[in-house]
Amino acid sequence: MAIRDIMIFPHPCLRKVAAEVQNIDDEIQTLVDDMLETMYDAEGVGLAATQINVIKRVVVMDCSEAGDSPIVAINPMIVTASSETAERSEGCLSIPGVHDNVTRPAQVTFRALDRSGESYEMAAEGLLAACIQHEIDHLDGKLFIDGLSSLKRDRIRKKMEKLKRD
Ligand code: GNR
Ligand code: NI
Repeated sequence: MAIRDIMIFPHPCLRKVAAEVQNIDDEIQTLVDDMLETMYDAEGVGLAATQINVIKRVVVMDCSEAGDSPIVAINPMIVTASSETAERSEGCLSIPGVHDNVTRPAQVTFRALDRSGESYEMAAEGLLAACIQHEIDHLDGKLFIDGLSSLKRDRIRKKMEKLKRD
């Protein structure tokens, strides 16, 4: 297993639309293992392969208190989303130090393949619901700051460029 480098906004890889995984082979298994190690090391609750510059539809998450409940979601898709919404403060490992409120459907169900290629469906609410939506957005080249005002986004871009210089 290996910790991979997380790409920081505005790295162009973060805007790519990721390709569906066709076979769950050794390469994908290694990718999943590395993503879990990278996510836990960075103390995130989720990570999309896009963030480590692998443009494939692979997501890992762990929204448990203890951090002992990894979820692997390959080719994830939202099946149902509630009309009820919830607002919460989100952050992103690709935009370090930035947090802002994002409104999303409060409850979703999603379908995905697990690490052995089995299809499953899961109901999510709370942090996990926000997280799977945040991760699928990554796979589609979207970031949580896209909904903020252009003034805020500009400030964030400057902050990230300064981070890179220091
Ligand atoms: O660590 C993370 N926290 C978080 C908080 C609220 C909603 C989504 C997230 S995901 C984020 C890790 C990350 O950047 N995943 O792409
Ligand atoms: Ni993120």
